[in-house]
Amino acid sequence: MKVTSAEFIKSALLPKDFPRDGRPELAFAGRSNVGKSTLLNKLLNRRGLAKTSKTPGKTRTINFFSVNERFYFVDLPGYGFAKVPKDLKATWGDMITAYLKEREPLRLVAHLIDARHPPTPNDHELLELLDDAEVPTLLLATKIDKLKKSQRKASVETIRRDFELDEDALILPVSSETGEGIKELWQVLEENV
Ligand SMILES: Nc1nc2c(ncn2[C@@H]2O[C@H](COP(=O)(O)OP(=O)(O)OP(=O)(O)O)[C@@H](O)[C@H]2O)c(=O)[nH]1
Ligand SMILES: [Mg+2]
Repeated sequence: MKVTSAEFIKSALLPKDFPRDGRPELAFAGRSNVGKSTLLNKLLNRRGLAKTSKTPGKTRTINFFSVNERFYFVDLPGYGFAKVPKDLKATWGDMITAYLKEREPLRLVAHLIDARHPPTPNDHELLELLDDAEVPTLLLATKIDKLKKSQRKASVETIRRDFELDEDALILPVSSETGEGIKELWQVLEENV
């Protein structure tokens, strides 16, 4: 897709503050530090539009970015960030759950998994939540540039086995560093807005 405009619209915590224009939304979910915000920037070709960090826990609100004034990218806070106090953690969980379960304009959730590690209990929780919410999901194996070519297939197969997915279920390897998989990812995203 040709990105002609990409702009940050707002941060929100509660449904009452989400955009109300009904444009379709594509959301990025996954563990803290898995590369959600970086991937969003890569797709839009706008460095620094979504704030990123080496330290987990950078994105702390639900952030809406308007793309081509036609749909939204939604950058979600990561889960499994140990340094967050327990009570705040619960709020985050509730917030993300409410968004994923109740958001009418939500068309697709990209579920990011770090290609270097097998899925964590938190990854499984999100998988179940997405199943419950009946939102179409696309699994991405991120930071694929960190793996040798020979390790990549095994990494994708580990995710497949661990999540008990069919042989033909799509798990797309991506890298925001090298651009691998970005074209393929855009193809899927485009079909959903
Ligand atoms: N090598 C490599 N590093 C990446 C890639 N994507 C992201 N990173 C790095 O991973 C770190 C975390 O990236 P973020 O995009 O901030 O992660 P996030 O998932 O948004 O994290 P939270 O906002 O904490 O939930 C940063 O240091 C990025 O530079 C990638 O494809 N390859
Ligand atoms: Mg982030």
